[in-house]
Amino acid sequence: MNIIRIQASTMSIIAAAIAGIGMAACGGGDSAPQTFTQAPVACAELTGMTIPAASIGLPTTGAVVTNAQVVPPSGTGAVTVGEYCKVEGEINPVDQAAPKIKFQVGLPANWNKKALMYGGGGNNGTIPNIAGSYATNISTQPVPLGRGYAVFGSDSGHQGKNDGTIDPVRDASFAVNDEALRNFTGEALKKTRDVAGAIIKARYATTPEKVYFVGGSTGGREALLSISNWPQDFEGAIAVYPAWDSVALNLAVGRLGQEFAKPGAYVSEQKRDALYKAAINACDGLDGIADGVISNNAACNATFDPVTATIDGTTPLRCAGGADTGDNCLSDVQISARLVTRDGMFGAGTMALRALLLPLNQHCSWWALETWLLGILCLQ
Ligand SMILES: [Ca+2]
Repeated sequence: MNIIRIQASTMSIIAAAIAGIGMAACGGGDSAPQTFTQAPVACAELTGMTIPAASIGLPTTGAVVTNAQVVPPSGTGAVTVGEYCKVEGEINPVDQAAPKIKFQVGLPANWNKKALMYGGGGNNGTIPNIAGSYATNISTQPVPLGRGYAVFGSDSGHQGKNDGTIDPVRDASFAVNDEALRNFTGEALKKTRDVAGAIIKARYATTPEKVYFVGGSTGGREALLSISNWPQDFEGAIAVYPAWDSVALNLAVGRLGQEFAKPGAYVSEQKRDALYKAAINACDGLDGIADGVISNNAACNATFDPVTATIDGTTPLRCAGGADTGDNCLSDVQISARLVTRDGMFGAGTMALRALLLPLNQHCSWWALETWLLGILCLQ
């Protein structure tokens, strides 16, 4: 069992390697496929298939395929996907008040005898696009389903609110239910793996030669959880920028929220742009080239002072007298909140957010990074 931890800067190299040599490169290959005497089940006949609780490694009340249908070939180039059987289903909870785990499995007609489980993102709550790319799947490389992998994933055990009030992957209201919380924090991975395995076995009358996991952020954490807790179920995993210490991460974001919620502390888009320009003005050249990218983050963080910084060399970033006097400057309250962003979260040793945002931090200072947190990409 090998774990590949990938940083964004090396991802293209590793992804290219994966594309060239196949995912067997990260696998231990310690499980032989099993072939069964029963005939493969046609796609449509999978509808209504039940998977008993006894076949699932963690407590459930069984699973059912709610729909299975053939999807014709689609796409061109890297997103070309041949004919496949799209399976949708639900894993039923023990606690009837808990939400079901909703999952999908894509079973290609031209199967390569391998399977790939997709992780999710944020607080999950949505099923990954099994016909799409995985985290940092470079755009010129074929998507896994198109390469013949049987691809599957789940919503992690709840459906995020999709009523326009919140991004479904940010909704955490499910966590008041213990079983839903356990599913999100890992149990749904094993349940989904076992149910998908049963469906794959039914469709092809054989088990996969290799099963892998891939995911980024929350999916990266899920990748590590999967191969750590259930190593017999996976030959390998790609864990991309894993949000491993999610408790610390959430505390850090909560701390950020406290600061930005203070009266007058939240800033407009124009103010964010002023901060961005001031950071670029002060730090762009510290890496030796004025190219609109801050690459010497350490020097920037050590020297950039929003109190004395200027937007263009002459116009102060700080509003006159520290009061909020307009959209082209920051008040003392706003500057104070941003100093907490820099010093309070990260200086206090909260490394989770730093790890999660590492791909951005390679191109942004914390100052520009904050503008990303607030909705403006640091690379403009
Ligand atoms: Ca630069």
